[in-house]
Amino acid sequence: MSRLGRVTLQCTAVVALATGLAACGSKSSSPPPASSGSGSSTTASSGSSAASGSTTIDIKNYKFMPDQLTVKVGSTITVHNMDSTVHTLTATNKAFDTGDIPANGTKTITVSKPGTYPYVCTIHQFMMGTLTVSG
Ligand SMILES: [Cu+2]
Repeated sequence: MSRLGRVTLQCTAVVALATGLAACGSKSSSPPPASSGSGSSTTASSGSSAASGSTTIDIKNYKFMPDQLTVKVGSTITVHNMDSTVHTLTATNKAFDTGDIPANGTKTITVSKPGTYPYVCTIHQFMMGTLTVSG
């Protein structure tokens, strides 16, 4: 009876690198550079490229963002209400309607026919936008 008691002990040395030592209050509060806004986004000639697939329209501060959007027919648009009040995104010709979107909620709509669709929030009708569906 021979016993081969071969015990291999592999000690994995855990090297504790104390990296995060920067906990002393050195808040690098570099002032933000004064944004010299040279008007950048000027969509001149060829219209904005139609987004296909899925797109998102955010609602924030009683505004649709973007409020002008071109999508391809059949696209799904997710409408994300970032406000703390209920909104809708409703085509004025009722081609699409999210219904009530609760605060911080999302709804999706699908556009199935080409055209230009002005839309509003039926609760706050000063909220307007236009969705263009390209064929
Ligand atoms: Cu609204």
